[in-house]
Amino acid sequence: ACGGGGDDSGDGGGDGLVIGFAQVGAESAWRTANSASIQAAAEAAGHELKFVDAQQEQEKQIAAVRDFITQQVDAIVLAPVVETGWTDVLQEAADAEIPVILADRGVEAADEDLYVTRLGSDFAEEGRKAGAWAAETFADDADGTKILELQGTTGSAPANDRKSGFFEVLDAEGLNYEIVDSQSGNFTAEEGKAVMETFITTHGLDGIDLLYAHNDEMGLGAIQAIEEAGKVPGQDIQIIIVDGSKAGFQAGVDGKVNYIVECNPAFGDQLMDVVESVVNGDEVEKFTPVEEGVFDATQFEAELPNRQF
Ligand code: GYE
Repeated sequence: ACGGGGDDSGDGGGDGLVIGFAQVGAESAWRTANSASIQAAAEAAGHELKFVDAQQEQEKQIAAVRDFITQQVDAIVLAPVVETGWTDVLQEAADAEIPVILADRGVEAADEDLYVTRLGSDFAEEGRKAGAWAAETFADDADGTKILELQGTTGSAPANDRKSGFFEVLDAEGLNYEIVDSQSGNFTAEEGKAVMETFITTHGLDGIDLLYAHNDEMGLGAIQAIEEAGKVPGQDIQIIIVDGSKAGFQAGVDGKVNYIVECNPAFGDQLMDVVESVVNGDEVEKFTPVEEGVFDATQFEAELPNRQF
């Protein structure tokens, strides 16, 4: 990448990079915290961050990446809203010799040569953690565990992998279960609530054992729908959420959520290190996972004050 950017930044500093960042949107507390972490880290490192909020629309992200190419930024950070459909624009970045670093979400395997590295969560592992708790909790449920699932954005890496990881473990553990319904709530509270209302209208809640929500917001929206239907979330139906925001933990403390799989958005500093390494031409791993834990009802209260988002 010899002819790349940086050569016109001879105005003093020298190290300050120009980084284009095509963020997914602002759909969740997780996302807001992630944007804040990356913006703060860029500033602290002395880099200029061109930030685009794509409002969960792939076309807006593609347009943003093309813009970054035109502007000849030093590096492009992309948090791809969905996994497919990136080949052309990633090829354009490669042709322009601008490295692309994926933050948070991944793209389909076929495009793996078209980005340098991904820093983010192991979503399948998150799903497996949720599945391990469900398999253990419902191991003695003789008549079969009836499950509702609120999936994240259709076609997104976390929705695909949180689903596959979860059911992989239920199958491996031999749990007798039934997926009563599974729909996307697009990672938002509003859509999570609306889909849960539809689930309740269609299936009722009697006999439903578990709701698996792919993020906090959808789980919190569903809790409202469950309460409006006169049922007790956390008791009449057990609930697993993923992320672990303050609001999610508060719902846990209130007894409305039974299990929380953590997803950590605060990787801004780590991301800046990766971007700098890539621009320097250093070897980097193809994937760097962010460290995350799990929490059950015995831990919610003690953990709540530690939550950062
Ligand atoms: O779990 C969800 C957000 O991609 C890991 O996106 C991220 C997910 C996160 O909308 O809250």
